[in-house]
This record gives sequence, structure tokens and C-alpha cells, in this order.
Amino acid sequence: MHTLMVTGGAGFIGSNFVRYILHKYPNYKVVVYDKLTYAGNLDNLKDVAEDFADRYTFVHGDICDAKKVEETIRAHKVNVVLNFAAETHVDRSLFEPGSFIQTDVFGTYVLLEAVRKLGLERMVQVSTDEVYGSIEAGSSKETDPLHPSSPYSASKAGGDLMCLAYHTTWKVPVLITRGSNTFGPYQYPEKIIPLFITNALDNLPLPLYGDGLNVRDWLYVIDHCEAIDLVLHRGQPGEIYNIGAGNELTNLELTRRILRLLNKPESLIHFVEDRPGHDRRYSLDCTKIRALGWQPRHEFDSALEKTVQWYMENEWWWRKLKSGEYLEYYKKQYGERLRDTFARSTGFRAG
Ligand code: NAD
Ligand code: TDX
Repeated sequence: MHTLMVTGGAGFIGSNFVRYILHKYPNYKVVVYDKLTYAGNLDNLKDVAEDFADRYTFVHGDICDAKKVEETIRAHKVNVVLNFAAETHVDRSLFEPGSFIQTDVFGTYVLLEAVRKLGLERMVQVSTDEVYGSIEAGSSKETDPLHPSSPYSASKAGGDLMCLAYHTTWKVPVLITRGSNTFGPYQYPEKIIPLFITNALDNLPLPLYGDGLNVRDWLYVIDHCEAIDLVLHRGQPGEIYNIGAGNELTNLELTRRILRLLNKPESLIHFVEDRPGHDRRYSLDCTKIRALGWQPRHEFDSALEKTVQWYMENEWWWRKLKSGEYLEYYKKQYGERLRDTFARSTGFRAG
């Protein structure tokens, strides 16, 4: 029997991973340890709590709280930690970098210390392609130097380097995954795909940054979960594994496909001021994870269609998220960057 502690398990990828693992391994237990920030949401795990009541536990806690982390590991006899907990939104990292440094660097250190002290079997650090920085041509390899551009990616890079230091110095059995832009059900509607789907459903403008030609490599969340599962069971401690499906698209092309699926007009697209430090393109060389036996099983267009369908059928999930704190953030993020037309149609005002 394995007991996995999934930190950040109430977020987007973490909750999909927990559901996937409990279905796949009938003898595994999962402890979700999550601070429930604005992005953490127990609605993401509602079905899990009902379907797997005997093998799933939720603990409300911060990964920066060493005492609580250790108590939880001891109390539940955890033998593996998977760290999904992070501040994850690049735009928010431009407003308040401090919380990113705290959770993504210091929090990772706290988990590493606990894994070392308590002698756990494994830790998987869920990281991102953004640590390599923008790449004009070709694809980033695991051995490439890190050139993070934002406080978010710099914090994730700091967490990664701490993992490697703990492995080199104390042989802590930690492995790192670097996934590309992920999409699917339960993604908080601040990230481009769920934001644009839910805005378009309400005929609100879709704010496309800069010229809309920045490129992201899209990965369906279940493919991402399968790759993390493989790394957990078959990866080598101290190693890094890139995870990408090779679906490189400009944001403009992505937006057009979303609008086509929803049968909405392209006039909803509004070009707005660019994100400062906006990385032009990410691209991953995934030879290593493919050699381990992974390949994506979901074709991009049908996965996007399924995702659009999910948001159409699950308004109960996202509509209540787009209120309160979200509107404050939205106003701060888009208010000044958008033209008058946007302010008129949404009711938001600059400043
Ligand atoms: P998310 O923002 O949806 O969820 C993050 C979760 O972490 C939330 O449940 C939140 O409450 C929790 N959390 C935040 N700070 C915490 C703290 N101090 N202690 C405990 N819990 C805390 O994020 P996501 O998109 O699911 O990303 C999960 C992981 O995958 C992150 O580490 C992210 O860097 C990485 N990643 C994400 C993507 C992507 O496209 N979404 C791609 C590659 C890698
Ligand atoms: O309103 C928007 N308009 C827009 O043009 C938003 C929210 C985004 N964009 C652009 C910026 C990016 O080029 O779309 C692209 C994707 O943006 P995000 O969804 O914010 O994702 P990104 O910045 O690429 O980072 C994501 O992928 C890697 C996740 O947020 C990270 O957590 C992950 O590590």
C-alpha cells in the first residue's frame, strides 16, 4: 500500500491527478494537503470525496508550515510526496511576487526537509517549461540552462534547483517534471483557455496580449497526469523529465479555434497591451519521457472540444468563481490595458 501526499491537490492539475490515481490504483491512499488559496477549491474534489471516502483524506495546510507538514506525513504514514502546490499565474506574479517566492521556493524547501528527515521513498516536484525561458527556435532539453523571465518562472526555477541540491547533497529521492501549458476540466478561469471559453459564453471580450502570436505547446491534463504517474513509478531520482505533446499554437490560432467550437464571432477578440516580459515561445524536447514509455493519448482538437463542452455543462463550477476577489483581480489586470470598448461592455473602469 502506498500513501501519497498530494500537495496542491485541490487545484487544477492536482485534483485531476488525485482522481486519476485513485481510479487507477485500488490499493493506494491519497492525502491532499492544500492551503485553499483563491485557486484551491474543494469543488474540484467533490466527486472524489464521495467515490473514494475510504482512501481519500483532505488536510487544510500550508506547505510553508514545517510542523504541520511533518505531522501530516506522520499521522497518515505517507511514503511519497507529489508537490503540485504553487502560486501559478504569471500575471499575478507581476502584482505580488512575494507569495510566489514564499510558496514556490520556500515551500518546496520545507517539503524537501520533511522528505529528508522522515526518510520518505520519493518526492515528485511538478515544475514547468517556463523555467527555460523563451526559445525562438528548436526545443529545450532537460540539460539546458534556465532563463526564467517572470517572478513565477524564477520561483519555480528556484524550487527546482533546491530539489537538485537536496538530491546531490543528501541523496533525497526527488524527481522533477517540467510540463508544458496544460488544459482541461477544473482549470481556474484566469488562464487563457478557461478565461476565453467562459468570457465567450457570456459574449464578453477576449483580451489577447500583444500581437497574439506568442506560441504555447498545449498538453491535455490527463496526458500530463499519466506522465507524472510514469515518472513517479519509473523515473530515476535526481532526474528531470520534460512533458509536452507537441501541440504548438499561437494564442490567436487557439482563440479562433475556441470561438469556432462555441460558434461565436471573431469580433469578440480584443488586442490589448502586452504582458511585460511576455515569453514568445516555449517548446520542449521530450525524448527522455518518451524513452520512459510515455506518449500523449489525446489529440489536441478533440481534447479542446471536450474541454469546451465541460465548461458549457459545468456553469455551477465556474460561475461562482468569477465573482468577489476574482473581479478585483480582473479589474486590476485588464482595466488599464483595455480600450474603452472593453470597459463599456464589461462595466470595468481603468484604475
Ligand atoms: P493551480 O493554481 O490550479 O493550483 C495550485 C494549488 O496549490 C491550489 O489548490 C492552491 O490552493 C494550492 N496552494 C498554493 N499555495 C499553497 C501553499 N503554500 N500550501 C499548500 N497549498 C498551496 O495550479 P495548477 O495549474 O494545477 O498547477 C499545479 C502545478 O503544476 C504547479 O506547481 C504549476 O507550477 C505546475 N504546472 C502548471 C501548468 C499549467 O499549465 N497549469 C503547466 C506546467 C506546470
Ligand atoms: O487574458 C489573457 N490573454 C492572453 O493573451 C491571458 C490570461 C493569457 N494570454 C496569453 C499569455 C500567454 O502567451 O496566453 C498565453 C497563455 O497564458 P496563461 O494561460 O496565463 O499561461 P502561461 O503564462 O503560458 O503559463 C501557464 O503555463 C505554464 C500556467 O499559468 C503556468 O502555471 C504553467 O507553468
